[in-house]
Amino acid sequence: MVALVMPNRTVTAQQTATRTISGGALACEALLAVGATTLFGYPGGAALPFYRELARYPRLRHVLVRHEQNAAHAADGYARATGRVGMCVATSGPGATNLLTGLATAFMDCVPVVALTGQVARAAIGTQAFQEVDIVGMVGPITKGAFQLTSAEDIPRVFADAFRLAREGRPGPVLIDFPKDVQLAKVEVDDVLPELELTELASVLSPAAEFALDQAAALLDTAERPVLVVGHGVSMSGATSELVRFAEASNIPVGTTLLGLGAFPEQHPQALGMVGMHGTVQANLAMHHADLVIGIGMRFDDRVVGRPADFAPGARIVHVDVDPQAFGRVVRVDVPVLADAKAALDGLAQISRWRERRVWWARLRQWTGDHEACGIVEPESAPPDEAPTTPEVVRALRRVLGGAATVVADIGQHQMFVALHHGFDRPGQLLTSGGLGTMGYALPAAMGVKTALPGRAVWAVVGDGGFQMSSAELSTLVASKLPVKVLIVNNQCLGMVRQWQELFYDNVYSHSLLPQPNFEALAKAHGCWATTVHRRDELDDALREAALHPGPTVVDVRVPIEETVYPMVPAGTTPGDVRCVDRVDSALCA
Ligand SMILES: Cc1ncc(C[n+]2csc(CCOP(=O)(O)OP(=O)(O)O)c2C)c(N)n1
Repeated sequence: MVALVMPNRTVTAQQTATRTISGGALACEALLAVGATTLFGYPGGAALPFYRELARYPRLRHVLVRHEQNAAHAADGYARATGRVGMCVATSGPGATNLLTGLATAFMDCVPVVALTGQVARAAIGTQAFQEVDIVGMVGPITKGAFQLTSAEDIPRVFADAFRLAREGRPGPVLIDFPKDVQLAKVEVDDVLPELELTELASVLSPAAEFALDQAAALLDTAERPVLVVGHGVSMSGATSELVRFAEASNIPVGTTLLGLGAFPEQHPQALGMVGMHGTVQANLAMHHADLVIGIGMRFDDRVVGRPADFAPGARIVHVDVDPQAFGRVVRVDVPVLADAKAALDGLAQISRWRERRVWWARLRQWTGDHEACGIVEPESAPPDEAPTTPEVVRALRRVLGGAATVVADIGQHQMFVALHHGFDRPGQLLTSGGLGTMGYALPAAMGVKTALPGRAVWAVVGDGGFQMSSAELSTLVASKLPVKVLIVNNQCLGMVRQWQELFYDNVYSHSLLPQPNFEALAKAHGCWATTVHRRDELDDALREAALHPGPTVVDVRVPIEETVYPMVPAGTTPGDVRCVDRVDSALCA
């Protein structure tokens, strides 16, 4: 007999009586027991016994997507928006393999997702049965763990373990493979009390972490050119106020990674903006010329570091992370601190001293001025009847929405323009696929955010390439009444690919010009409100109208084909090699 732990239920004598239910039903009850309320999924043969039972559990909302990859992205968006575990479901074989890109995306960005996959019956496993794949074997490198249920009795424990594993330490995806005969098996259950509490992330410093933080604070005390670089881990641990406190207590400048945008308010006078390949001049040069780099809740990934051997050549490096495997993976680390970002920042705020560092701040201010000189065409001086540039589109979005929306950016030039020109002042305001860089992420992830936070304005900003990878989900938005707003930054090409071909591949635009359908007509065919913007003087009104419309909307904005994202740290160089627009003297950025 299985003891099932149900949340928020008073047990009566009647309820404690045993019941015989199927493995599929027990899975639904196990989901409720771990606090799941929403699943994104797509059914198929090997998942049908579970889907039969799901229909009996109205407290579990199922959003029927149009492709399993998008179920994983939607679960990822749901999780990033709430901090809770996102849940996706697929059938065996192709359904399960379609989840892989979404799970890898979540894995790279530390997003807690649990995937449930149907599997052929246990007796058929290993026989190359119809729609059989070894999904547990396949997901090994892109999940924190994968379980195959071999007995219905194990269901409550396996679901609880999977949800706990997804959240604890470095969060990430977990998969549960559910053979069809285990879904059908009958099992006796006995409901018992009460709520199952998932362990909270450890926010207490270990003695070793305290010792390491003392070392970090001592290095900071004597540093003349320190810089703090914060990433997704700071947002995930909700450490913004501790971060601001530490930054102000020590007078250290703060850069953020792409996924860290919003963790430190961009308007703060100590904010340097984004580090990395398309980061700001001042943030990249600060890292390169620093004598101390403190990275917190970030991975020092190659897009931030450039050529690892020459990263921050004169700096000591302090790295704070919850994942010990992150230390030394890319760059040398002088002081590793194994700790949650919130606890570490709180500790640092208490033990750090304010230092003026006048010369360092003067250099940082000069670099900031150089960055601002890498400006864009301002709308005032630009002809109103011409296509707006992408930075103008991003600024218009910010202006019209007042920063209240959650922006989910896809991958490509528009993503980097969003990161550089929107301005983010709170965690969770920008979601994007940072580590895997998955085109087609934004629209389904926005769907997940909107499901979790129905009262929030949610805008997916996508290129015309990424939109074509995900546009089938417009149908889900309409059918599931999810008024997500989609902004297509339409340069009629794979812009980021075109940019690299222009800069590094002899201007040979091999397969980067993208024929496309009429997006407005396509969106309307799905049942969305849609419009097309050809001129900059149409932009604000179109965005405003879309924002006010009660249903899902698509705004297709035509931008010039030949835009290039600057600043840029060319691949294989260092942050010290950051370059602005061509017309700017390269000495400016040296
Ligand atoms: C699934 C996937 N395939 C290919 C790529 C490589 N890639 C990165 S950016 C890019 C172009 C994106 O074009 P678009 O969506 O139109 O956005 P833009 O760069 O024009 O803003 C491509 C093909 C990727 N990141 N993801």
